[in-house]
Amino acid sequence: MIRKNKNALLVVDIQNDFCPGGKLAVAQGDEVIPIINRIMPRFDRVVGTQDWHPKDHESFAINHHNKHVYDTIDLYGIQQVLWPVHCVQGSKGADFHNDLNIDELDIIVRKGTHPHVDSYSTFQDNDKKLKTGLKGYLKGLDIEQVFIAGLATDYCVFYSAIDSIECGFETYVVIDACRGVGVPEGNIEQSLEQMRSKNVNIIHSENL
Ligand code: VGL
Ligand code: ZN
Repeated sequence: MIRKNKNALLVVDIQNDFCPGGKLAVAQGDEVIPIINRIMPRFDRVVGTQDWHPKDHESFAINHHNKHVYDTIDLYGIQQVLWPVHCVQGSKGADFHNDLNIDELDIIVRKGTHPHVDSYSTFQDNDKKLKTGLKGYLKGLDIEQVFIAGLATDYCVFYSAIDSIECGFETYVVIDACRGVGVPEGNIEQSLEQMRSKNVNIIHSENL
């Protein structure tokens, strides 16, 4: 399945704040780490990503009046779920989880740095304007296959997978190496369905 010299793995947001004990903890988020550590050496390129927000980021509920965590608002024309403060630039919560073998990462892409717009995808901001440069990096290496693992299934993994397809990559989500937020209810199942309908391959690490 993995095509020699043509593949990359995206390791999405394995950060303290998305793991148990963190500010936006994904249930069992840390369970994916041993799986990711095991599969990373099999790929030609491994890209690590970090959600990397300034304190005044407008995806934080606390930065809006009379709004609560998980409310949805219109943010400059884009639907935005409001989150607890998480992954603030330079904070412990934004660090990679200690158990992740970061020596395997070839590059690190940071996203969500602009206060007015969120960035779930590793490729671009939610308004699709500002790109991260990841597409050019992968195309420059003649990568054809993009495999994705990490947190969270229904947000950063989902949007990265959809954009990966859009960029023309054969795209695989290693589903046992992902965990989801599940907000709103049923979101994980719905994201899986949508990914499948866009030709994202949902696979298990043992079948790699
Ligand atoms: C994420 C919600 C807010 C993610 C990031 O990494 O999936 N989710 N920021
Ligand atoms: Zn975020």
